[in-house]
Amino acid sequence: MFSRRGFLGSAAFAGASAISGRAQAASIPEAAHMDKVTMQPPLQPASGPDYRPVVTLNGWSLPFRMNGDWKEFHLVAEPVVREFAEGMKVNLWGYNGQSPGPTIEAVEGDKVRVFVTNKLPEYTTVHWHGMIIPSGMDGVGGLTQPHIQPGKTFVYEFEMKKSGTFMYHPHSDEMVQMAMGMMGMVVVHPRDPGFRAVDRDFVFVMSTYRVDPGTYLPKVNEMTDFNMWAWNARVFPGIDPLPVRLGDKVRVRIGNLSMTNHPIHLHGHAFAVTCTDGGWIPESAQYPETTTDVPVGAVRVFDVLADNPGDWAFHCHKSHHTMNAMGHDMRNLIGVSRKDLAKAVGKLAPDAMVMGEKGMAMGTMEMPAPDNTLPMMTGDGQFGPIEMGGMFTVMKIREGLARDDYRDPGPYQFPKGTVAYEIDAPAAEPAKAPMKKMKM
Ligand SMILES: [Cu+2]
Repeated sequence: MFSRRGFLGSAAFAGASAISGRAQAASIPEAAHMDKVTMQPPLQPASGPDYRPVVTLNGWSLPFRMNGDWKEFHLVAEPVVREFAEGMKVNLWGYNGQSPGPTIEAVEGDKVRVFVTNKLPEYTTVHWHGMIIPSGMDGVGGLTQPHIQPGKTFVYEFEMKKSGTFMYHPHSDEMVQMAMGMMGMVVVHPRDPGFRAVDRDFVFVMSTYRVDPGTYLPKVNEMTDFNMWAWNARVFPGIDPLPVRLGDKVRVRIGNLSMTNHPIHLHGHAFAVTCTDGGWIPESAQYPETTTDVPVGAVRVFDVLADNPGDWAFHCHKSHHTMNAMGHDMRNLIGVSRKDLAKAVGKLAPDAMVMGEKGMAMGTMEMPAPDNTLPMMTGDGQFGPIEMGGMFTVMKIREGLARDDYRDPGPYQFPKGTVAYEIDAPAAEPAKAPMKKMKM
């Protein structure tokens, strides 16, 4: 049994096998660093109990070292440059070279020691959201520990008491540090590898930013009017697809550390929410869904049987959250006569372009944008423009993918005769229903 004595007791009281946590923590492990923004291969367990590792969309899992029976991780809080998608880089704060930080994976019952080094210009802490740990390890600056000053390293030590999906983020100048991208996910695998086992396991955290067109820094005081809707600080078309083998049991773990809820929708399948940051949902309480709302400060995990091959859109169902930066004070011009409007506008601004009278589908038209600004709607599919942005990607279900092959399998080869098609035939006369005059 894990006890406080294991941390603080003298050798005489702690017994021969338990080493004082503080003495052991004297040597700080090397901090791994990531310079890539694409999904890294699963980090297979090299020692200890077996588990099926997760993959992090556009991210990675933090390597650890064993020190006695402790799993040791090293997080470095620091300024980073994160590419949201090709053509846009943003100055954020994060961990170990990226924002969000790496996923921390462990096994139920593990003793975990996390070193946190602060290379930010201000103090920070790390709070372990949803995890059942001693109060003094909870990372609330001022309340449960002193803030970690710049240049200092603190140690968090706890036992992974339950399996599930959790999050980490600062509880120290929280509004600024979270708006700057400081967050990550924690996955604790069940000790029994057969418990709710799946074939593929994806994880990501949702965050939002206000980065005005042509700028490189989020406005941290923004409360509601965000314009970058991100999964793991990436926006479409920068978000990795989810490659899945036909017939796989798939788990998707979604954290939300943004300022609003996100109804997350998968096409072509029904899934069940099986876990939250509070724990596993009993099978008797699960029910089929195609969209699940992920509230602010919460985790939702769904399991789905990938039995329907194809390219399946996977996205937030708030239509404004599948757009990239745009002005929100745009008028609705649907139905307005372009000729009259152009004449009127032309008098005031001869070079102005009037758009939007038939909707805002852009097709191949690309508007000039300031530097470091993504188009509002973008992306190309095999049949034309996809016109999405923000929280949108594709679950690609294919026959015969290898077990741990997470490479993009490319566009789906639709079997002949299975794609919606245009018909060139005369339209039928509209049916005329006989109408009786009604007395009013
Ligand atoms: Cu959303």
